[in-house]
Formats: sequence, C-alpha cells, structure tokens
Amino acid sequence: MKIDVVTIFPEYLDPLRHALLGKAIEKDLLAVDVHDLRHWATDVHKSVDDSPFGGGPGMVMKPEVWGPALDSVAAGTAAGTRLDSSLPHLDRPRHDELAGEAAASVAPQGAQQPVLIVPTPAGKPFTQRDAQELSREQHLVFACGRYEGIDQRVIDDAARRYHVREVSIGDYVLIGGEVAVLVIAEAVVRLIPGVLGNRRSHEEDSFSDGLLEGPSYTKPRVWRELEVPEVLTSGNHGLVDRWRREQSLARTWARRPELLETAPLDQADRAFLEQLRAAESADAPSTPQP
Ligand code: 6GU
Repeated sequence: MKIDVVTIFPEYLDPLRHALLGKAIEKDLLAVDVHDLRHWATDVHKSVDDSPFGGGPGMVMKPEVWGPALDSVAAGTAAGTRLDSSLPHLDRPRHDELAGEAAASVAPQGAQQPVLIVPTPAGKPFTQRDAQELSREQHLVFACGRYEGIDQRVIDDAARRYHVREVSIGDYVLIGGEVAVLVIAEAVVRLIPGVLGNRRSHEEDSFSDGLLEGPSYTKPRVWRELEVPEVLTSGNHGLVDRWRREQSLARTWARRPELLETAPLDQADRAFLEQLRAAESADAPSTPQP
C-alpha cells in the first residue's frame, strides 16, 4: 500500500515510522510520503488560508493551494519526504530490487483510483468496517485540514480523480486532521496481510464480531492477592470459550448496549443477556422504594 499525507505540519506524522507501521514499511508492505502543503503556496508569505465568505470566525484553507497539491499527489509527481522505518533494518533486499508481489504491494498509482480521506469532525464516523475496506486499497491520500476546514470546492473537485471519504474519528473536536490520520492509518495498516504476525489476533478484535472484547490475563496466577478467573486455568477449552463469550456480552451490555442490537447472537447469548437484565432489575428496581 502507498500512503500520501498532505499537511502543514509534516513532523506531526513522524510516529508513522514507529512500531507496527515502521515494521510494515520495513517489510515493504507500505510506503509513506509526507508532503508539506506550503510547497504549493504561491504568495511570499506562503499563506494557505483566508477569511470565510459569509463572515464568521476562523480561517478556511485555500482552493488554489490544495487543488494543485492533490493533483500532483494523484499523478504521483509530488516530491514529498519518504518516511523510513525507525526500526533496525532487516537483512533483506531493498524495495527496488524486489520482484513481483511485494514490490506491487507498494506500487503507487496503479489502475485503481486513489482514495482521498479528509479527516473532519463533520465526517461520517470511521469504523472497523471502513478500516477493513481501506486495507484492500492500493493508494490512500490523506488531506489534513486545519482551522475551520478546507474550501468545499477542493473536495468536490477532487471527487473527479479520487474516491473521496470525509471521516470523523469521534464526537469531539481536534485542532486538525493529523492525529486522525495516525489513528486511521494504524487501524488500516494492521489489517494488511503480513503486517500482524498472528491472523487470529485481529479476527478476535473488539468489533470484528460486533461485540467488545472481554478481559485478558497472564501469569502469575495470583498477583497482589487478585486471582485469575479459575475457568481460564481449568484446561477445558469449551468452558473457556463460553466464559469468554459471556464476558464479551456482559461488557458490551454494560458499556455499548447499542451494539447488541446488530451483533449476531445465538440462543445461548440471548439467554445469558436475559439473565443479566433480570439480575439488574433485581438489584435496582425501577420503581423507587419507600
Ligand atoms: Cl477526523 N478531524 C478533526 N479535525 N477533528 C476531529 C476528527 C477529525 N474527528 C473528530 N474530531
């Protein structure tokens, strides 16, 4: 996969070089170029924003700067900074020596239209399903807006060359899109085959089955007088699976009850949830006691 990020704060994207994403870069499954938007600014002050038509507070990012930036990134002609992995280099052939599949996996600007992701609190909520869809793309371009956003015509015009997605990472406001790019890129890249060692570890993620993941434990069996739930040390895999399922259901019911309306549930799941509800109404009667 190829990722391009256009931003006025290129150094903000440096964390992409580390840990999991660094490993993906190291394995040539991912290449990341970061572009400074000011490179496309035309006046002496390198200004990228202006006051909004119609009045109001804040500034809007200018179309004459963003337009050419997104044109050259789509065309693959934008000179950016290629992020190198922060990890110790593996003993392996360099990307340009690789033949076939691995090289193709980072081949920029293939036949597919690139996807333009515009992080904004006014976007559609970003979900695990979006992460899964995006993990199958060849080329993602992120446009980081600051201030009050980007002139809407930039987005409308970009839709002629890109699949455009305006996305939000939650119901709160960030100063700009950079942190959202880190979040989205990490959620997407970890799903690319070969990036995570263990396939099961993302099949069992919270949300993959529509439920939250339950608690996990490791050694020692007793720590600060707290014991690991006995079932986990029983060696009975059937019981362990059922217990984990119930932990998942109980946590989802307590923290994200709306997920239970769409999660696939079987008869045993429904019976367990019924028990939880019954226990709750026994504990906290809905009619106040005298
Ligand atoms: Cl994606 N961008 C910004 N700037 N703020 C946000 C957001 C994104 N998601 C929530 N708040």
